[in-house]
Amino acid sequence: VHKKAEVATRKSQTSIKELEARPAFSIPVRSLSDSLLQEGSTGIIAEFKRKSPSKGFIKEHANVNEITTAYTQHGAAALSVLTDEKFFGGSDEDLMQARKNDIPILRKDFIVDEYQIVEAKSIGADVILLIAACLTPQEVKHLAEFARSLGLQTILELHAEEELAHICDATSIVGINNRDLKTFKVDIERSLRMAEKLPAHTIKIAESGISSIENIVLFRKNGFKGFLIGEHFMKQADTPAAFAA
Ligand code: IGP
Repeated sequence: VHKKAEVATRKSQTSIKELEARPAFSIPVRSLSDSLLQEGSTGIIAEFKRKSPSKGFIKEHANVNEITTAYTQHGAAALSVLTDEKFFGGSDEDLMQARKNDIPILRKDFIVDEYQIVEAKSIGADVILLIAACLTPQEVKHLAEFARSLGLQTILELHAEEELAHICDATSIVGINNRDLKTFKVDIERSLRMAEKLPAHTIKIAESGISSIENIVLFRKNGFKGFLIGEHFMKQADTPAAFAA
């Protein structure tokens, strides 16, 4: 888990006013929940990432245009883009390129303050990620409400039962990370165990370590509407449509 200070230091010098003046800040926001709940949705949130802290480089020179366009054409319900440079080899420019596709985009960074949320909107993101392990319940509530005030949706990421208290009115979309952020160990069953504990109205997303249609079928049976898949798609030729059945 990143230290907050580390995340904060990568803030650019651009003022909030300048961020708000960017064209992308004023374009209509796409709804992730609508996309996931739509009849026939694959539910797949296809992630673009060149590297990860757990695996190192997955595809160092991957072309964001080609890959996010292919994801979209093959039926992804949404895109996830990492803009963090140090840990994930991403950039704001990657997300701005991905924005050419007309489906919701998650800025999948460690968000710890309002500035990053304004910045997310200014580069064309529709959804932000709040990780319970990095934030107090009060911070989650504050940041999720702030995102909502800008029209952005939030995925609240949980990975342990103790974090259920982080759920609030502004976080009706909950992602359960199968990967332990400290040990990087993946346990697919984690999503299934945690799902039972979530309030009925939450939209559930299974995250990390998903690499087969069997995984998706099992998650669907257990009420999941979204599936966040990165590494598998970045490495293989498989496409979101392969998981649509
Ligand atoms: C995607 P994977 O195993 O398909 O590449 O996982 C996504 O779930 C993962 O990038 C992720 C993540 C995180 C990574 C979700 N939440 C928090 C680091 C930190």
